[in-house]
Amino acid sequence: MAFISRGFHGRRPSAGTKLPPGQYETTGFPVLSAGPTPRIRQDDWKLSVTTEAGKQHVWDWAGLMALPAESPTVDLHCVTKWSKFGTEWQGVSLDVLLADVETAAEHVLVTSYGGYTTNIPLADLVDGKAWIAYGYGGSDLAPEHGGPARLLVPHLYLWKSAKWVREIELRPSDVPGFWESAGYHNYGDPWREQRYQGD
Ligand SMILES: Nc1nc2c(c(=O)[nH]1)N[C@H]1C(S)=C(S)[C@@H](COP(=O)(O)O)O[C@H]1N2
Ligand SMILES: [Mo]
Repeated sequence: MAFISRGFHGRRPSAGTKLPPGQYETTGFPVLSAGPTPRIRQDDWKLSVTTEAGKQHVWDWAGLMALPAESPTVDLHCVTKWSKFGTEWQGVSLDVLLADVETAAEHVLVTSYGGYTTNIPLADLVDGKAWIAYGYGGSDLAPEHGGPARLLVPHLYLWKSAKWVREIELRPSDVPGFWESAGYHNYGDPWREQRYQGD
């Protein structure tokens, strides 16, 4: 249980609780997927960043591995009300991926292998807030949890952390993703309990 006593990390609006409103803590790691788990071999994996000007930046697995890695320890909050504290990941910061990408766009649509989509403001993917995660607890990220690589945006509800990430599209306008089109909140801040449209 060492990872629970590691203490506070990150910023929270109120000191003393790590649990956003309406959430409960779990020590398991539930799997939540809207469809079957796509099996993508590392050799076949590619990640594209496309800009509003139509420029495409592509990384294959070797290209991703060549980028500097980080090991964020973060709390996860799922809109189905479980939170998991102190999860340990390995991955590449979006700041690194986007460093040479020229854009004036403010909106992002993320698309996964398998077709899942989610929309996120670009501001929520930069400044140390998001990663392309390929390791979990020192091992390769399991396919059920999004391996070979997933987006990790822990300050928003976990549906924003697209598993099996394939494309990051920088857009001049916002467009709702899979759950956002189905009535879930467009932004999804767990601390403001933004579960559904209108929250
Ligand atoms: N591609 C894809 N990513 C996804 C999902 C999905 O169905 N497909 N589900 C989302 C939801 S609702 C949650 S809660 C988390 C669950 O991540 P986990 O299965 O690793 O716990 O993945 C998110 N990312
Ligand atoms: Mo979820």
